[in-house]
Amino acid sequence: MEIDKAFDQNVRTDAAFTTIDTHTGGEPTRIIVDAADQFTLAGDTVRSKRDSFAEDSDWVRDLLIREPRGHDDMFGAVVVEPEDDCADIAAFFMDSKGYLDMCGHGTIGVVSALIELGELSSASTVCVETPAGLVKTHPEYDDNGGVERVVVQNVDSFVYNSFEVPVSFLKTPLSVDVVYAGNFFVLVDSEQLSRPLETTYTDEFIEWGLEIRQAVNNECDIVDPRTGEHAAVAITEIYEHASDVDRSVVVFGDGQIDRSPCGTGTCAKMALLYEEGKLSVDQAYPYESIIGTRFEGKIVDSTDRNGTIVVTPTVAGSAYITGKHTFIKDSRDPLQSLRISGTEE
Ligand code: PYC
Repeated sequence: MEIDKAFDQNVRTDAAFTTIDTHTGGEPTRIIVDAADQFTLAGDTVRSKRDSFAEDSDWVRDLLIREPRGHDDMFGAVVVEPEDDCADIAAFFMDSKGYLDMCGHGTIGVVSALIELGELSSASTVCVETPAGLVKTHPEYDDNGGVERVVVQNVDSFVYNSFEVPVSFLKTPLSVDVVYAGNFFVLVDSEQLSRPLETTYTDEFIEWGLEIRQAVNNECDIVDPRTGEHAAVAITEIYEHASDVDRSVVVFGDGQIDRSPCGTGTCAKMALLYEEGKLSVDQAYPYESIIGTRFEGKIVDSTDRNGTIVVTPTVAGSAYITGKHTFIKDSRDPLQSLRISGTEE
């Protein structure tokens, strides 16, 4: 096409990245699909490759996630060659602030997009190596072979700690639960905040969510019981119980809100409910986002590991491709990436 030729001949391109963009329950995932050609990532796990990318190529995250190419609530995934023999693909995840170890909506987006593009065969199981560990997914297909839904079996999840933390916007300390579900979450019952989970209050939820995350990280030195390594809460999940379907608003990154019910957040919520005796193994758990989109969760197994109740959660949702992009960097452009809202910590 003439425009492609003119673009290739005339547009100054100091770097170029191909992405496939998807949304899962309204939450975007910008998937870098040509990472293998673009980056030399050191390490023999996707976790170390992610760390190598963060060390040497973090400007790419800024370029693709932030304005003017992205926006304050953009989310990204980078597909790389797997190192784990059991994995079909490997992916790591990035947001406006940095990197998450695991992402449910992003995994659903990556698996759906790669199958629809023929980059992965239409199998009944696709194993994804993530920085949090190996995640088994089960794509479900429609009559035309398109991906209708993906069930993600997340890494084992558990309640880490429950305590009270003072926050500036309440007279009394806030009761919180710290839960691991591929990322460390702080879970908060919205009853304490006297706000319904509606988009009208988004700005308050962002402000409070970031403050709660900071307060919990100041208060609680998380030592991951599986690795002995220090960790930090990455995501605040404020939830609301309802007689028909529970809802949540999830705040993460540099103050972004998940439009989806958050895949790992759904797993964190189920781990908490299981510990509280409010959810059983194999019981369906629908969960709704602040914009009303739904995932379907389930705990498929549970075990007691040295006194900690550990559950194996699944979460299912649908993703759709929204576009294919070639993003370029022109070094003469003084505005490579910017952010005008949010709270940098
Ligand atoms: O779906 O797990 C998820 C997720 C994490 C952050 C945004 N979405």
